[in-house]
Amino acid sequence: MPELQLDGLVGPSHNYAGLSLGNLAATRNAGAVSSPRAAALQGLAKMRLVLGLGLPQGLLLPHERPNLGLLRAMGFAGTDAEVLKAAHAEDPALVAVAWSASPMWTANAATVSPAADTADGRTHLSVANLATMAHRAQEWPATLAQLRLAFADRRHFAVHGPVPPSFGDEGAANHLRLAPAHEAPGVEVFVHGVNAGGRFPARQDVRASKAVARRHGVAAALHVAQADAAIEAGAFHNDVVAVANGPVLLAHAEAFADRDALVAALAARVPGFCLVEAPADEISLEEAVGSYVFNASLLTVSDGMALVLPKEAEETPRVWRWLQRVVADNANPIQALHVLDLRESMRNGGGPACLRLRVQLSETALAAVDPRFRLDAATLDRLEGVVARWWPERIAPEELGNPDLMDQCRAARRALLEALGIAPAELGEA
Ligand code: SUG
Repeated sequence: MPELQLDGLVGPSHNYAGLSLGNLAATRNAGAVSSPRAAALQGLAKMRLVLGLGLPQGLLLPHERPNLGLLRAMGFAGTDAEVLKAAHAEDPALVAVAWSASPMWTANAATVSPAADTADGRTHLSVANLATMAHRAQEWPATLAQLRLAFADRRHFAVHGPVPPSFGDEGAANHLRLAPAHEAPGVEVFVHGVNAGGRFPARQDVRASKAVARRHGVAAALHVAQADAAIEAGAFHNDVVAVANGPVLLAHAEAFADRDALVAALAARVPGFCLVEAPADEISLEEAVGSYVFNASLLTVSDGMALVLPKEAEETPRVWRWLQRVVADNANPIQALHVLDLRESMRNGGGPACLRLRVQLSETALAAVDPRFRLDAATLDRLEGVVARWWPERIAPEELGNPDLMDQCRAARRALLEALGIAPAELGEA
């Protein structure tokens, strides 16, 4: 059974505004100059690699930025240029929110429950409300519009709106699925945070997780807490310290509040369960967060499993040594490591796993996905051309008040939609 990878194409407004408290990379790089063109090309190279590994690859689109609707809702009025300038003069931090290219991290777009797990035998997708961070809370309407278009066939798909914003939901980044094979019924592990009194917010509310599991009709759901220490070390989403694929859980030993209970439950319920764990004395939580080794894409390929890793993992000696051992160990199916330069996204705390939403589908359901969201080599070539021609080469923080940059980013997105044959009206845009 194939697993569609829906990567978020990095939008033309990609910048470093340090908007996510608890995301150490993003806050450290606040104010740096970004390279949107290079960022998008790095993302497209990842999509090309995964396509080459034999997986179906697709994309989700960047959203319209800056989000003038947000600035108008905050009381700024006039022409678009006047709104941008006035807002920037008065509240540059708010304007940075409106410019954020954060929809690129599609692991936060939605939670997906494959058909084998759900009561009605359809694939269920719940768009995430991303309520904890202002720049991310504006994402869900445009994400929902895309999901409804891409997964319009109701015989196969049920697309849900967000859970109420009082209960933060960050989508698939806090969701693991373990199953003997993609097509077999699986155990869905919903991971939430607590971290009462900590420095950093827990972004996934247990009630949101339970609501999603309920709405999807998931027969086998486990709800477990992240370790507070992991959140404090910078694991603002659980996918910074754990990833699963098929029966394999690749995780840091200190990722979960009650590691032993989770391992026992999975061993009892998932045939062939295989734990690949990094002990804390071999890789510290800080090294795990710094290298993003667990933010890998763990993929089923023809001869086992492959890990798609960021360069930072290769550059962290203890992490790289551990990975070599994992690949050499025949007790797990991981056979290959693929290393990518994703530095532009990584500097905002987004690694390979953050950049993709996984949708496991039967061949028939895959054929029902709107083909404009699917990629092949020729479409990738075309998109590279669009990015090279239209995406800004660099954005410095002070440029976020500049209406010319707004025009450039809008034109870039229009060129992208045109290249894919998607009309703005299909996404509910004027
Ligand atoms: O929500 N960074 C994102 C990174 C998301 C990573 N996703 C997963 N772990 N699945 C976030 O913290 C930084 C943007 C800025 O600061 O401008 C940001 O939003």
